[in-house]
Amino acid sequence: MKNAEIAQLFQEMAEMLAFLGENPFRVRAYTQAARTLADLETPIEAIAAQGEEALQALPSIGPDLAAKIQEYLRTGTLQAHSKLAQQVPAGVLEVLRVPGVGPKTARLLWERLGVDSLEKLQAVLASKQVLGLPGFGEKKRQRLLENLALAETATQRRPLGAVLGQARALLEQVRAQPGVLQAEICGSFRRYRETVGDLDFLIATLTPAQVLEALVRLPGIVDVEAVGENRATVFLQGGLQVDFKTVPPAAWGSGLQYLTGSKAHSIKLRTLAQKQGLKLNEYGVWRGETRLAGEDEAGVYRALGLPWIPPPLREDNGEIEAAQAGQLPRLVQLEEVRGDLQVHSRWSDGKATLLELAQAAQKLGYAYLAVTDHSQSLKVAHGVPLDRVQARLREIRKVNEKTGGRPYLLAGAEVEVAADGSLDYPEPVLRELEVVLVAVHSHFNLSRAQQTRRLLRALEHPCVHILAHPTARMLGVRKGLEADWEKIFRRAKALGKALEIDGYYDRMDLPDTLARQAGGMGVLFALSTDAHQLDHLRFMELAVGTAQRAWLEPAQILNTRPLTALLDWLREVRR
Ligand code: DGT
Ligand code: CA
Ligand code: CA
Ligand code: ZN
Repeated sequence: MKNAEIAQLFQEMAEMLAFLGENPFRVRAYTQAARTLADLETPIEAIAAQGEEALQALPSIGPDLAAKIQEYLRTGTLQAHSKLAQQVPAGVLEVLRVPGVGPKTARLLWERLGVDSLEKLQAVLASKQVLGLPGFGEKKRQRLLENLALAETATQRRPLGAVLGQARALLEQVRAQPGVLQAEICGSFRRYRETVGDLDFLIATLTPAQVLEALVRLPGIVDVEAVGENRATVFLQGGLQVDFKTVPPAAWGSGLQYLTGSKAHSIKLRTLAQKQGLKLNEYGVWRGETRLAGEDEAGVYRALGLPWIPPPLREDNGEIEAAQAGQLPRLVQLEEVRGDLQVHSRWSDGKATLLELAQAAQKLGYAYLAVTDHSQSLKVAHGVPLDRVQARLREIRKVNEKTGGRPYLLAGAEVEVAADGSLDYPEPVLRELEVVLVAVHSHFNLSRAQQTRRLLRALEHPCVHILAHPTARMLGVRKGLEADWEKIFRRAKALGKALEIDGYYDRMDLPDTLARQAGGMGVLFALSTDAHQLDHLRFMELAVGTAQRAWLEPAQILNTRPLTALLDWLREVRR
């Protein structure tokens, strides 16, 4: 599927247009179209096959962009992109992607200092040459140096949710190849790490040479680095690395165990095997020349005297000890989630109507959905102003009447927390909402003490239920807030309020490690997707993956409860 390829071309066009000083509306049109394509789960080819109208029905795709998509699908190139690329020096796009470098700055850096690569940017920042440029002070220099380091790690590791579609589409192609008996994506992907360095495909086959020859020719693979007898390394459009590894079917389970890792987990398992006079490798569990296990993964763990350990736990963070003691957690599962507790509709910056959201949630089998549009002062996200609050509540009630409350839309809001911890709606408005989330979208750089006070004050407000995306980090863009998390977790527990695990792919917030700490302290969690369009509802999988990495059980998750229990809890918190 060509979604990622076209998304990347549009994104590059937006960046080049911005660099050339073009009309911001044109730039935005390409950015939004890129977003639409990147978020789309259906192959764009399938939509294009239904005709021009189907393409134009996609958010942010008009006649012009629809024609460009058709052009690319037909010819494999995009003329408008090539033309722009002739006007913009190569390497400038990388510079532009450093957070804090806007088009104007990039242009200035290029014209005055010849900056056309990240290396040159690093050099002129380090040598302080930039200080002579208009608008460049020491503070900005420092900030860009920090951001440059962040951007570099971001190009190496990608958010899991950003590669999910591309990875699964490739998996389908791999499984369809003749000679492939089984295939699975292992590594950090299977462990639901928030970012992945590359994708590791395990393939069971009796004919590895032929299968690998065919796999490296699959469409979507743009570069082949190495092909060996039982492994190959390739690169996908956009630069993502994929490792293919083959094993015979008798070693499928041990191959899964090996390639899923983590390395630290596997090393500890091998030591455990040695202590029992056994040997563990990717081909099985062995006593001398005899293979005791290898065909299935549970059998490998069983041969070592252990229950099967779910991949998200495999980080050598105590899971092997817990398994030995028979004390593995009973991890929460995606099917146990009965509703999404943060989604945005057209009443703020979401793309879908309340009714569309309700219908999509019904398809997912949800019993409820908290619609949590932004509050008034978040202007960039079209926060709902006070004079629209009542009209919105009326529409929520109307949709519930129409659907018979299946799923039940909970009237909620994601309310801004000001720098001093005060909230963005007056108390009578908050009282009318059934569920109130509070969240930080500004003043990220307060001191640790101020930030802690701010979050505590927000959490303590009598109308508040859930602290949403608590650290406010954005993967590859912004580190989380500095705060005394232990203190905040303790207060949340004492107040009986919930912390969110926001599964939107560039947030993933709370992060797994903090969530595990909070879970260990008995804090309750709300899982959400922070969806801004229907397609985002699928990110619940990532919220659940993070919850699993945090060792969380269903009873620790608010939205595994049935609707009546949830409503009871929402009222109880306010008593
Ligand atoms: P990533 O790609 O950085 O997000 O993280 P992983 O965990 O996917 O790591 P990767 O791709 O380098 O290797 C995939 C798996 O292969 C890893 O999880 C465990 C296994 N593996 C790699 N190197 C070693 C090693 O030296 N010893 C053992 N036992 N396993 C290894
Ligand atoms: Ca990997
Ligand atoms: Ca790898
Ligand atoms: Zn938010």
